[in-house]
Amino acid sequence: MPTNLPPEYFDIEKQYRAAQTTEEKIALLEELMSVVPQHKGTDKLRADLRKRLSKLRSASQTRRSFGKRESAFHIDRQGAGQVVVIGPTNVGKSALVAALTNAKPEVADYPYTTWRPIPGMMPVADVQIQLIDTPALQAEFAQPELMHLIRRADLILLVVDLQAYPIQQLEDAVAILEQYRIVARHLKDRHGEHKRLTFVPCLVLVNKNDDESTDEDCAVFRELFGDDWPLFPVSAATGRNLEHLKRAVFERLEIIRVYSKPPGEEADLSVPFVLKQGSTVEEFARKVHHDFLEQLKWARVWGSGVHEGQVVAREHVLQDGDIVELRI
Ligand SMILES: Nc1nc2c(ncn2[C@@H]2O[C@H](COP(=O)(O)OP(=O)(O)OP(=O)(O)O)[C@@H](O)[C@H]2O)c(=O)[nH]1
Ligand SMILES: [Mg+2]
Repeated sequence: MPTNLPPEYFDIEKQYRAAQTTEEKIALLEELMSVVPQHKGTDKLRADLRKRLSKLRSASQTRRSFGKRESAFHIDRQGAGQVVVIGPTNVGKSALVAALTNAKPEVADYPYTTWRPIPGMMPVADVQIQLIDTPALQAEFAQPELMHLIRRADLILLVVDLQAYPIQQLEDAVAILEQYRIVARHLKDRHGEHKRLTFVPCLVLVNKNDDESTDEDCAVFRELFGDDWPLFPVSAATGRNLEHLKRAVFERLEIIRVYSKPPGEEADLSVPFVLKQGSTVEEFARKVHHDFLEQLKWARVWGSGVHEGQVVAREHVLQDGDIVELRI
């Protein structure tokens, strides 16, 4: 056993040994691999972890193909991005997911109502974004699979309750995430490189800001945390600020919508292709059809930063809303 393993390795290994399900073990092994430093002295250990992981993965695959139980925390990505809604109990996570998506998670005034993640689709502009309601974050009972889901998300919506103890709630939630080496991406600069951290974009939703009567509390909260966190006062109950939130989620995902125009035909504006910001004509071609990429001769673009129908190179960077005609 190499001697220079970080302390968190041993914490995770302990959880790994206690893990009950294959999915839990897979999540913890992936975590273990992410904290092992990469150098000669850990070659053997990393090879061993990889071997165990691939064994477990194929075991889980086999079970899946036989239609056996699959982890509730395994949620396939759908739409333009996967966004997790997390936070302490009773803050209104489920109420928000119910208000923003087609999902119908149970909403109740007693704690720990939600016990498994529930996905729903949120329409924004002309795309659909996947929001996942989750069980409450608890310091004394953190679920590795939940942490794994959070780590892989494109965006975290961390919900606190303005009418309860939002300050404590935010601080506690951030501490739990950090314990699992998950850090809000905008705070990256504050963390040294020595630890293996996962940086995920994060917005804080200050829920239950139902009407003007709580605006002052909200202002106090902003005074305290507004410099460090992007804050979004919202109300699942009255719908306050939810439209604004949808737009903000879209923007934080850093995606663009690109429309395809077949040669000699009108552009199809009903369904956009969704790409990462900074994507090129080449990446768009790959998304439209795998074969297009090799055969692509030139492309024309209608949109911002170009003349209407301008001929562009493969490396041309596309903008949100561009219409592209691919010529092969
Ligand atoms: N006034 C007010 N109440 C809300 C709002 N959102 C949720 N609630 C209430 O807060 C309680 C908890 O809501 P849930 O959506 O179940 O909370 P949760 O965060 O999903 O809770 P758990 O699943 O138990 O972790 C319910 O009684 C909701 O009706 C809101 O915007 N304003
Ligand atoms: Mg809930």
